[in-house]
Amino acid sequence: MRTILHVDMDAFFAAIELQRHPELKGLPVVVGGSGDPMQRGVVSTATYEARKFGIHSGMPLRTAYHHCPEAVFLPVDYQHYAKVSKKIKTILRTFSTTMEDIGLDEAFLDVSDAAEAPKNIAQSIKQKIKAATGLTCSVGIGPNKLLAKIASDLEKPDGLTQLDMDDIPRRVWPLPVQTIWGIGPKSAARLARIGVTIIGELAKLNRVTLEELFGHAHGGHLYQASRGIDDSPVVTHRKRKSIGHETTFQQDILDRSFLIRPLDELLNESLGRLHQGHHKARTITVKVRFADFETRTRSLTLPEATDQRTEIDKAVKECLNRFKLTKPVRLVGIRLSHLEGKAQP
Ligand code: TTP
Ligand code: MG
Repeated sequence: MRTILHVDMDAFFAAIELQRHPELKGLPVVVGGSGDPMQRGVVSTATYEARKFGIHSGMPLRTAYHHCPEAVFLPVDYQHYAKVSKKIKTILRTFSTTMEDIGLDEAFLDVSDAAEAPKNIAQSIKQKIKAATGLTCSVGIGPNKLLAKIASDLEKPDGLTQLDMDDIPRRVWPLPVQTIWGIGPKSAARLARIGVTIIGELAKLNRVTLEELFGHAHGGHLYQASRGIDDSPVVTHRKRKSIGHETTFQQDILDRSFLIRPLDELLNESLGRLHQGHHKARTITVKVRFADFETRTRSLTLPEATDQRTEIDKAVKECLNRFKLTKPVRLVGIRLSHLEGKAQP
């Protein structure tokens, strides 16, 4: 039997900003883009007070402003959050070397071999993080990653929740199907059409029906997940699959030549990360989103992976030239993939 912990910081970016601006505690605070809700950009996160107004991650800042004009809008300071994140991950690693790092504010820890009770470990994790950073997190304990992650979300903020297999009917089945990994808006809509909106209803479907609806692999995954079964390991070293950056313009761009400079800057950022990780890339992709949100990509795969600016820059220009720019452009992006080199720690 395994014991997995999932640690997830509460309203991470916003909680950090509240430390710098304690006078904003208790107010609806939104962190996103440049911090100006009249400019383009999306909500990175919002305090729980702001979420009461229906504001959530990924929502355009302007929409958030309409939901709650009196909210305080702050810009994203990614570098600062990354520093805080590093501190937290260092603390977590002292509890188990089998740690899977997910994004800035989440991690799984395998504590199956620990002598101490998992609830005590979770308590000490919460205390140590609080002492070092002043921030709260929510910890989920489960027999696998799936249940640990569901558990950490059940009593947010500042939660500590254990889910065992016996708890599934009472605590997991009433949850919406989207709670399960791999059920995005599309799968959820497909399930809703056959009257399935909560995990308990999903668990009533037989495997054959699910495989017919979603294919063998995905259908099988949903069948197991709805029963709380998940054998996926805690992955301590993950190979980075791609490096990408994109930028949304304040004003739409019609002239191709005006896209060159922003793409150049994106290439600099992407190359910085490529070199930092001692990687080489084989595939270069340029993404364009038009003003009407139609999104297109053009890719080029080189015969051999490279980390040379001139080669990658040439590929970017070739991709750009293959676009038919008949409409104004609101966003461009670059992605370097088919990476070769050493695994990311
Ligand atoms: P989450 O853990 O999803 O959110 P959260 O920590 O803000 O809130 P919760 O208490 O519900 O865990 O994401 C962690 C951080 O990642 C979040 O503070 C901001 C950033 N983020 C984005 O920038 N864009 C997004 O769409 C999401 C979901 C998160
Ligand atoms: Mg979080």
